[in-house]
Amino acid sequence: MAGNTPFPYFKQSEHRGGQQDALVMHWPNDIKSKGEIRNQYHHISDIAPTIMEAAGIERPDEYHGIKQQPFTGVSMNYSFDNADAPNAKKRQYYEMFGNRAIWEDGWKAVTLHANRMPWDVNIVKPFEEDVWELYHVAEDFSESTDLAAEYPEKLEELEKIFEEEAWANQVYPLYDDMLARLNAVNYVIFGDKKVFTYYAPGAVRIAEKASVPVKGRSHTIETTIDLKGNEEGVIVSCGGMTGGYTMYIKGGKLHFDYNFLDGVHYHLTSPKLPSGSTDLKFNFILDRSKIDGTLKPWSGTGELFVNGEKVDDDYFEMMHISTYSLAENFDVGMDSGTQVDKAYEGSPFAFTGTLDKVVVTLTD
Ligand SMILES: [Ca+2]
Repeated sequence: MAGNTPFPYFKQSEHRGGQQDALVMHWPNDIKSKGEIRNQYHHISDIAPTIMEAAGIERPDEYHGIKQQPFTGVSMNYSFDNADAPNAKKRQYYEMFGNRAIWEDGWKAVTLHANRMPWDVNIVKPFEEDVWELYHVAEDFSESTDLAAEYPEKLEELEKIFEEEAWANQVYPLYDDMLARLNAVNYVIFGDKKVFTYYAPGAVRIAEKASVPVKGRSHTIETTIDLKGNEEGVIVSCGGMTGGYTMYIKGGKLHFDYNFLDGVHYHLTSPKLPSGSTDLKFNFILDRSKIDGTLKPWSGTGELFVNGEKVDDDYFEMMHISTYSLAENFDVGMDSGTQVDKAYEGSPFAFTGTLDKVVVTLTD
């Protein structure tokens, strides 16, 4: 993979392609050096100790009666005006999704768990089968030459150090089921809560992760609107151009659009809506096994109802597992940020009629 050349691999990996970042230090009143480069080995955990030392603040052991965790990093201030200062950091462990590494004193042992590529989200394999590599990064900055076969004792020593650091820093137990892990995050906030009522105006710009967790769940989205006949706009939406759902009125019809990675859209449309008090509902029925017997973990049937009568349905085969977007929101009465459905002209496509509330119910 050439993405992080000259370093191997990618984000998530603990090879240098997943770790290396540039850091600019700017403190003109105190750092005398200008435009210089430092090569001491440091880690993001070293930033807080650096700022604390720069500010002349000692980390309290206790704050408002609560015992504080110790810093795991060391400050970088010693290097500000001494390019050749010996490295103050002695060792650093790494772990992400089962990928592991340990750096100590210019040497690094690293393993890519199950030789898994970042798009392989459903591979679960024993950690004991992982193969560790060894690099002398003080001389081989791009991890080009694996020395594991040449220095087996060094590799063994580093693996032992990884064990020490891993136990000391709550790495264990290792857990590589990414699907389960990503999905579990959706339910952490709300526990067994089933009914979510959002009132308008006001329920806007609610972070996706803090909104009703509908992914992989049967659910309904309901509202009752006193229709005058000329309303349009978004009733409720979550996500944006990279994925999400939106329920809206346009051209006198009710629409529901589910956007999967902007590559697939499932779209439900009602006939011309009546006027007066009208019940509008989207119903999603999770069905994990519909396509050719192949497990589709989050797929199911979407149905659209007007005044209790089903007006459209479709099978939503491709659906998001954990996240529609990194930056979008859940909104009632608009679609803030980017739009879920390009069928309306731009965002927020705010609703022009009167909305009272939208009720989302988890029905599984
Ligand atoms: Ca949006």
